[in-house]
Amino acid sequence: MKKTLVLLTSLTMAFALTACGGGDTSTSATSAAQTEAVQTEAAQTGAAQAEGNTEAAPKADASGNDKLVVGFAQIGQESGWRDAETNDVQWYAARNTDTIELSFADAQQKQENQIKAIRNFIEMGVDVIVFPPVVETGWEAVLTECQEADIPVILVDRGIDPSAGEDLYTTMIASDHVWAGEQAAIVMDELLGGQGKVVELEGTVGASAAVQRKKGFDEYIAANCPDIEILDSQTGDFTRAMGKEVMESFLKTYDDIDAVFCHNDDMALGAIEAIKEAGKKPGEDVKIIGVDGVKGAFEAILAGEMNCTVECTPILAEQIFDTAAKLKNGETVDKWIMSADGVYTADKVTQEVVDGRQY
Ligand code: GZL
Repeated sequence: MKKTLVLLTSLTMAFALTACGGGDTSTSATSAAQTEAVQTEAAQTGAAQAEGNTEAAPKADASGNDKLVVGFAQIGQESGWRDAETNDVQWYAARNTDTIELSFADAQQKQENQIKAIRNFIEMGVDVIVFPPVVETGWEAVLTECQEADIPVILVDRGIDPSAGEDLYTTMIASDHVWAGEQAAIVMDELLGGQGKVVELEGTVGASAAVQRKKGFDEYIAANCPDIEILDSQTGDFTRAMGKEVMESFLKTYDDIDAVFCHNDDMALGAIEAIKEAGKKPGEDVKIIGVDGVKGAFEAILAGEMNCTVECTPILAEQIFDTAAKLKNGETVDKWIMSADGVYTADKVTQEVVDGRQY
């Protein structure tokens, strides 16, 4: 289908649009200046959108509008990492309103809301659709609709089930989550001197980041660490609150936990709270490894309450918009644009490193 119109979209940095219509709205943390810029932009391109409802957004003749129009269907606000990705995307768009128009939807961690947002973006006739699939499965129908609408799709930070077919999306910009799990296992082996009992706090059930981090960690331990036992593994849904809750239950069930591997730093920070409340010393009595590289984890490592974080950068906006511009211009890009990430153990974390972190 030839796209004949592009909806005038406003940068919605001060408002996270709910593409599901009538759903909760949420605002992302932005500065007053940023909000002012956004509100000006919103006023110029359609007050209806500034109300936070893409379905009411006015459609306009796109003739002469050569801006890059991107629809971003964000998962939600489940972790500090997610907020950092959202802020990076919105701030980048706010600095480039002369060439970029961003329509942003917050799906409140519900797949059906992401699908509704993507369908809205198709209806709006955006140039490129960008989204992190909250889970790996259930995308075939809506991604086929994107193909039929001739709208390229960029997956960010998470992927879809490979058996669904890689042709369903154009490219993925993401870290290697299997590698992250393997790195966590290597550090765990070193921290425990090759022996001990470990529990695992998993991310969102069915999310590629959780599935792959678990695969990397568990398979490395099984193949290389005969004296390290994984006592239990349960989901904490990538949130601090659930991470604390599940760690509390682990501590009540097992009295010999030597370490915990957390699929993200927010759950690690929740686990630290639970370990302290159980009268134990996090980072000493119970070793703690997380993934993401958020500032809170670096501060915990500096304080001796956490032992390692494996970075997974959320600072992807420049790559996202550069790649989207290439796709709009008909260029081809790699199927997987992989982020470069680091492994931060206590010996690498100084106050200067903490102060220099971008997120
Ligand atoms: C990783 C991303 C994960 C983070 C979590 O790419 O999908 O989702 O590790 C976030 O903090 O919730």
